[in-house]
Amino acid sequence: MHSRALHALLITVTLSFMPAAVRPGVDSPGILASQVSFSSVVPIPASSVAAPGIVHDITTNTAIFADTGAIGIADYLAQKLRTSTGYTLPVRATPGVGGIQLLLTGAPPSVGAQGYQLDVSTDAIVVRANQPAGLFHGVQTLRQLLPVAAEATTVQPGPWPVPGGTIVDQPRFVYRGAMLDVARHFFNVAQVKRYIDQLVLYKVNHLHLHLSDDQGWRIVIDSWPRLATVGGSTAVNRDPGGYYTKAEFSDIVNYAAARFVTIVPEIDMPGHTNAALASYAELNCDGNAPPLYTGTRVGFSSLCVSLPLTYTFVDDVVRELTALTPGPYFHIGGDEASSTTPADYTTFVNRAQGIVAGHGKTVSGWHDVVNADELPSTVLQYWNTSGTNNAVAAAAARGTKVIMSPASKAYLDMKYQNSTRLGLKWAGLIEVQTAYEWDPATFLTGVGEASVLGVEGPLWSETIRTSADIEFMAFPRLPALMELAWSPRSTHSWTGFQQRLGAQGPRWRVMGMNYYQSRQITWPEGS
Ligand code: NGO
Repeated sequence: MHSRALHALLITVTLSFMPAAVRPGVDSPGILASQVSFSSVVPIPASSVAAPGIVHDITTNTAIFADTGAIGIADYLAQKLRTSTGYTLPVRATPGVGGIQLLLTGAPPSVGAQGYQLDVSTDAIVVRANQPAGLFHGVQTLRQLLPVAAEATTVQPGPWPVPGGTIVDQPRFVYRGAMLDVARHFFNVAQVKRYIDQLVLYKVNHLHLHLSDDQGWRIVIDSWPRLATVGGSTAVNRDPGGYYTKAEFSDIVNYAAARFVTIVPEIDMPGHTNAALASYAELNCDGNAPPLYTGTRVGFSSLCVSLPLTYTFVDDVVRELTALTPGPYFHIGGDEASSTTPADYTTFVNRAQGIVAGHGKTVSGWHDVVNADELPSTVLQYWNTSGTNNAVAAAAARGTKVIMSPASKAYLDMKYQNSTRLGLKWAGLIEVQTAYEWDPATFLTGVGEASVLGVEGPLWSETIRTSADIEFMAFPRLPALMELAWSPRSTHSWTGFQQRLGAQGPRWRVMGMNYYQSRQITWPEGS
């Protein structure tokens, strides 16, 4: 047998892994290989047919041909692969012959706006999509079909085989999200970008930033400057505070947009507002500013619902923040307003929704906002642990869309086990299987497939302080959630997922990521 064909059959090249951190370029050759095949892609594609014996090698002669509208994606892919392969991988306008082709023609209509078709033959690697977002998702699949060494930050020896076959793939749900709480602990621009880079590998397309809470206000609002300078000065446990300037926030928005991720800004109201109330005495009903807060209690603060200035404040904040965020959503929080009377809560949420709509955005909110009069367009984010919520079910029956983040399944801040150093456990322990074994379309009675906009994994940061902490809690549970959000239910299989997920471990190591080495998963030796 020809040695390349043998390679294709044995594309499972398992070399040894060092137990310590991988040092690409130092430890290699010998450590940067993995089991890569169509069956190691996460989320599992909607359909795939492998072509045994076929392989396409990326070589020093490979060029990337891209249609107009796909050049940016080609540059993104080229940059990644140049770093590890050392090849020039020129990006050229189509038409071209061979190489990697990123085309905005010829994809089946059935893959919609976010799906793609990937064909790998001896001659070429061709990704086709109807929209650039689909091409980008196809490129993420292609990354997972390359040896893990392709993710290295230094030049590796190769070879760079991609297994042959065809994938036709599109998402089950249009909204696939992650939430990062930058209020309890602040994460700077570089840390957020790092997380975005990790998220897109699993086809996340929304990053919800929880920008304000009792313990910190994280975005400059020019008309209320003390929000950032005073309210942003603290964090949980008296750890360092921080905030984004408008330029920094725009930098995050643009970085995300270039990766087909929409930023969803959240200003949590009317509760969870101590940082704002501490910054401006005049926002308080009694005219006195409370002290800044660095504990972790919830439910003690409220904006002053009867005060006209409250709505000037909300309007200013929403106006300035929507000017920075091109995406359709503005998240108004609305959770745990236990210091606000039910009547005041309704008054406030109704007015806040009007303000957000007046600035041209769709309201999203924690599902508690169903207790006010939610607008038909308002999206509810369900976060409780119960499988029954009559008010949310009634809203769904009226056509309201729901993002599923049930805390007992999707909260990335819950501990994996009792002994997990980080995290909380009020919603239970969430091992990988627990994060995987539920169905977003049946979890909540009365909220079926058609009512579910998507799935989001919230990472609250009471106990999370570093990128290593973020990664430990999100990986591998976030990929589990994204398989629920992307892959058709018919593909759901815990045993299959255990294998697929295991194959990601070596990739994370090469990417320099931290992750939780769950015993429920078969990790390749040493990963
Ligand atoms: C709750 C609470 C947050 C906490 C989180 C911790 C929601 C929507 N409100 O979720 O303030 O940080 O739990 O798990």
